[in-house]
Formats: sequence, C-alpha cells, structure tokens
Amino acid sequence: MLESDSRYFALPPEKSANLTAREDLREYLQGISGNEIPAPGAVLPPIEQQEVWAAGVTYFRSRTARMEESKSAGGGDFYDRVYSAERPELFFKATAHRVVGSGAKVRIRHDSKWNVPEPELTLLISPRGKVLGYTIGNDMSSRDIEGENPLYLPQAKVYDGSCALGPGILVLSEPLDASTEIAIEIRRGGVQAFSGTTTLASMKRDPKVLVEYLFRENSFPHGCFLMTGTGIVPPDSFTLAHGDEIRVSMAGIGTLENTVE
Ligand code: DO4
Ligand code: MG
Repeated sequence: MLESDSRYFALPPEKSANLTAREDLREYLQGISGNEIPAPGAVLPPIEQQEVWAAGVTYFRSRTARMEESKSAGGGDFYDRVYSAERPELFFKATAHRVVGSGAKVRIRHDSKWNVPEPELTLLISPRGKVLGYTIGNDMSSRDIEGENPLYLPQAKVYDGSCALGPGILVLSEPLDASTEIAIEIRRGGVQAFSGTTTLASMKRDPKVLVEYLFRENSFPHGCFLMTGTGIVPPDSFTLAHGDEIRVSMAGIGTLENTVE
C-alpha cells in the first residue's frame, strides 16, 4: 500500500521490490491515481525480511533516565561513558515477526512492572549501507529489567510485539532537517497521560555514522532498519498500562498509532 497526502493506493507485491526511488513512486502514483482505496484501520509494518537494529543513548535524556533507573546496579556510569564515547551503542532489536504496524497492538512483558515506549526516527538502509528512507519506530522497553542489570538488555528490549514501525516509509535519501520534531502522546481512558517532544537537533550522533558502525563486519542481504535512539522518556513515576494508546508523529512521515495489548 502507498500513502500520498493521506490518500491510499494498492501496491502489488511485485511492484514494491522495484520502487526504491522517489521518482519511481511519483511516476507509479500518477499512473494509478484513479485507484484510491479507503484509509486502513491497521496496516502491516513496512518490513519484509530485514533485521531491525537500534542505537542507544544518543540523546542526553536517554543517558540521564538510564543512569537513574540503574541506580541499584551501581549508578550506570556506563551510560554516561557510552554517551561520550566515539563508538555508539548498537543492539539487535527485532526480526520481522516481532514487529507490528500502525493500528496494531504492542506488548509489555508479563514479568516486568515498569515499561515505556521509545519514539525513534528509524532509517531504512539498503544492502549497500545507503539510507533509502525513514519511518517511525517505537522501541518498547522494560525499564526495571534493564535497570536491574545492563546484561539483561536483550530481555528488556527483544520480545514479541516489542517493536512498532510505520505507518509507512518516507522515501528520501537526503538527511532530514535537524528541526524535524518527534512528538509522542499517550492516552489512558481517553485522557492524556503523557506527552513529549524533541527534535533531531538534540541527537548527539550523525545517523550516517551510526550506519557506518552498523555495517562494519556485518552484512545485510535484505537491507535493514536502524532505530536511532530515544530523546523522550516519561518521568520515572510513569509506566505503560494495558489499553494505553500511544501516538508518535513526525512531520513528513505521519503518525504511528498503537494500543498496548
Ligand atoms: O542502553 C540501552 C538502550 C538505549 C535505548 O534504547 C535508547 O537510548 O533509545
Ligand atoms: Mg531505544
């Protein structure tokens, strides 16, 4: 499916592999402009066989929140060190079957009591390491599990329904403007429970450098997604609850909407 100015068009699978440039998409859209389809309730995540990776502690807010949550594990000065280090933190986040699209349900772990969404600019990268486009990612995270011991990071981050991507891909090879805003709103029982914003200007790392590190000694025959880290963390008193509605918006990409199962 293709979205253009909030209008939706069917995209046959055999076409999707060949439409990688913005010009191809424009041309294709012109040819099918009569075939509009209704706006979908839930859409599939824009992923096929790619792995999803993530960068961590790329914003000061993430560093500070993590130092706070890992106090009982010794204060977490490693978060401060990774924030300042030349080498970024990169970790494996999800395979496609753990990823949900917009309108679908994300999950929190049953063995965790402190959970947050992490709204993140996410890059779609070609097998050759070229940024092809951008989407919105939600890196669902269990703060108590990560805070107990940093070696538990994969359990805090990787589980079924731990990752949302979408609503679609903004096909664009140029960098997004630093003033681009990421906004999140969480609603509980129809009432706003948390909202926050940041801009890409607050990201400490250049996305291109994150990609360069990711592709060192790693090949991605199908390309991959790279979440670029969160700059918004709710206050420590906040945890997600079942039924919460999470909306993450970025200009030019749209809104990724998910309910907590
Ligand atoms: O260091 C742990 C994970 C960090 C992360 O996911 C983020 O900063 O977004
Ligand atoms: Mg994250």
